[in-house]
Amino acid sequence: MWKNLALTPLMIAIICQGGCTNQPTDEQLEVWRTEAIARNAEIVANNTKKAQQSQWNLVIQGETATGKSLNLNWQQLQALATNYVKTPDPLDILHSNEIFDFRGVPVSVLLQFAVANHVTDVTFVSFDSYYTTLSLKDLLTYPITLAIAKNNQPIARAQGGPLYLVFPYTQYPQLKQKYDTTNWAFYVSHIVVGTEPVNLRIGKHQVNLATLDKIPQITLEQTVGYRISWPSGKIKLSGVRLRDVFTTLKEPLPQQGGVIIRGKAPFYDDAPVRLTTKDLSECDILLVTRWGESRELIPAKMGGPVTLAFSSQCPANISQSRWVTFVEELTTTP
Ligand SMILES: Nc1nc2c(c(=O)[nH]1)N[C@H]1C(S)=C(S)[C@@H](COP(=O)(O)O)O[C@H]1N2
Ligand SMILES: [Mo]
Repeated sequence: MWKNLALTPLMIAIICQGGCTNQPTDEQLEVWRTEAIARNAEIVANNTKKAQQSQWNLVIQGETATGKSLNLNWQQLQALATNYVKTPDPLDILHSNEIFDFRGVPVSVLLQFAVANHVTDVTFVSFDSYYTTLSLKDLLTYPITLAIAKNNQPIARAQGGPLYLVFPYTQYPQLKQKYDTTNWAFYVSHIVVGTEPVNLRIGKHQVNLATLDKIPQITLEQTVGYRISWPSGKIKLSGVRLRDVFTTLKEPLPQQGGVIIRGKAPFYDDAPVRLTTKDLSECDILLVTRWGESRELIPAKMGGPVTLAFSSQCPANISQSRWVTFVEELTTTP
């Protein structure tokens, strides 16, 4: 298909962790690993400003073939970043006529062995909680790439780095019709294959969909405004009240304090959403798991399986808060 990409043993080794049959021996892995790292040492040596990059991880999770997630560190990403993509950078508005040479990891390489059968789409989640969804078929057909270098330089944070989802527009102009600038995701931190099962950490509990379904279901009907890939107009959102969740789990809500909510995006580690116990008692703040007339589960392309939503009846300071997408963790705070 594309000539400039060879599947190196290291790629297979990384991709197959726990997934593929015919596992290579540890010695083989070590040899391949050393070789691949040596091949990339030269490129790596040129990357001077690596301080931030070297901490970056990429997590691949969701409906993988094994159901397990895979965490690639920066060194592994470097070793996999052997694909070159020539394309304009539609987000580099000061150089809109220039064609850049990106180097990175083709997403197909990460997905080749890692996807459950029925999966049709793949969602990229970024540090800032932005997300964008592509069809699996396109990802396997075209060398759509997570770039780590642009014209041989590490990609600065302000330019979308360290990991920037780029599309080979020059070689495959048809991609431009399907994927526009909104699909060029900056600072990608997670790849979600299909949609993850519900799995929330709430205090000491792990909470799944069956547990949430035992809690009284509340439905809101409201416009959700601009939310990535949600239809416009009034939409039914069903789920459970946050305060009911804590009551059911027998986790007391602190009278003076409240709850901290984190989504998947690393941004929430620094800036989780904080709601007071008073906020939770005053209006409907829901963990939403279903939407629409037929109460469909929320797919990853809409920030699911669980998103935090605020009733439009909530006071303005709350109802205008950002929804938390890909909700993962709730903790009480005094
Ligand atoms: N991580 C991340 N990537 C992103 C976005 C974003 O907010 N965060 N915005 C998208 C959209 S909607 C557009 S139009 C382009 C350009 O965004 P900018 O105008 O904020 O540079 O980046 C896309 N990629
Ligand atoms: Mo945009």
